[in-house]
Amino acid sequence: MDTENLKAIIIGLNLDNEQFEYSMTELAALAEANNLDVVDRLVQKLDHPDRATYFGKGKVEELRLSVLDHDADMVIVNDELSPSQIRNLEKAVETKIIDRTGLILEIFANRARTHEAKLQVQLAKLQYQLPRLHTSASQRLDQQTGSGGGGFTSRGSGESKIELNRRVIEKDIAHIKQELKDIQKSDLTQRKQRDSKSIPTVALVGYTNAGKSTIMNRLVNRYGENNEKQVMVKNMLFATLDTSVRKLIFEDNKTMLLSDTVGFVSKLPHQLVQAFRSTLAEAANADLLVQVVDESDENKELMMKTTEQTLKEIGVENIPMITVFNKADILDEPRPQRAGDNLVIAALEEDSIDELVNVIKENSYNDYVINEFLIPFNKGEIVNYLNTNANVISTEYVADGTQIQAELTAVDSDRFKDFIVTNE
Ligand SMILES: Nc1nc2c(ncn2[C@@H]2O[C@H](COP(=O)(O)OP(=O)(O)OP(=O)(O)O)[C@@H](O)[C@H]2O)c(=O)[nH]1
Ligand SMILES: [Mg+2]
Repeated sequence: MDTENLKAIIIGLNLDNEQFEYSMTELAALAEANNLDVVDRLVQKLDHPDRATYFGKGKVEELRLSVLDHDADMVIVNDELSPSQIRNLEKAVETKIIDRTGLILEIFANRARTHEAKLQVQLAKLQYQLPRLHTSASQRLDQQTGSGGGGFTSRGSGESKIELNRRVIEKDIAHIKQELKDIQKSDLTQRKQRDSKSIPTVALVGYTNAGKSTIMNRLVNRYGENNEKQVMVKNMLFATLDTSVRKLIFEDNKTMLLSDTVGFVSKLPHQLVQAFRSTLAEAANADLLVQVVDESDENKELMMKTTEQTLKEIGVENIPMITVFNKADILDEPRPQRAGDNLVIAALEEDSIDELVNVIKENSYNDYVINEFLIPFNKGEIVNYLNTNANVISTEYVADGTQIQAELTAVDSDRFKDFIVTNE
């Protein structure tokens, strides 16, 4: 859908919810993320949504007038509405109505670049449509029977048409699911291979626009293996839809896999969360999570809560997590600043990245040990291996071979245990 320059009115129902104001601000940002111009903003306070039109009669009329006044192309409602509510509102206001879920699905659809992301979004959209198709069918039938009109012929044909659509969608869903499964199978193989190499995996997670991709790029810039590709950074919601994994090699030869993940937002449609489960599996399999928070955003507490809830929803639990409060430059807070394993930083500043690397490394290499080896001269390949894969602290040539003190993984230590010098 080309949404350039289309005008939208946002409207929300305040059911005495303390997060209401924030969710309206975010809705406007979501609309802008989809290139819509927000021309008006209406709110209503009620105890319960109206069953038929979600908003009360007076508010619906106000909305209709505002649409005329601003010549708006659509109305975006801050919650997920029932299909009949959308239909009734459309009739009353005489313009296109989109709910929050529909809007987020639309943004994801426009942003998806890779084949996998496209399939995931398509799956979420179909799953969103399916119950709607069903309900609208039965409701239309109810109306027909209720009014006494219609009769058997129209009822029958209506029903079979809906039934047909439903079957087409169900078939598409099954097809996409299978295709995703195939893709994920190869992902899983890759992940298994990585696991076997016992390289620690660190995942950047957090609310959209917090600075995850910026941090990823700063680290890849410094430590990326042979100029690994940068990821996209943009000041917009959901800039990243795909998980990308990059290998980092530090000065001491310690390696790490760093993954950047899709950002979260409040009321992320559950169809999307489900569809993106596999993308987010990188986070689920991480040894360490780095939660990135926009320190300069006044709603950061809420954003952290949402992030933690969403992680739970996709089954990411019991993984150690450090929290990084980013964008401290905006508030001009002292940085880098450390409290335990949590950090206040500005991703674009070198000393912030230094400190971040320290904290990440301290939390990632717990199974490293320091050993003293004596490698016979005819085993030069082991010396080479240690020089490229371990943190060599000292090297000395003695009568029986090369004496090396090195910090290395427990796996490597075990591998070369025959050459360990025991100090007895
Ligand atoms: N002032 C300031 N801006 C920052 C900092 N870190 C990131 N940004 C900006 O914040 C915006 C969002 O950054 P991204 O790295 O794309 O954010 P993200 O978390 O990857 O966002 P999604 O991919 O949407 O989840 C960009 O315009 C960055 O340039 C920072 O430390 N200070
Ligand atoms: Mg990003």
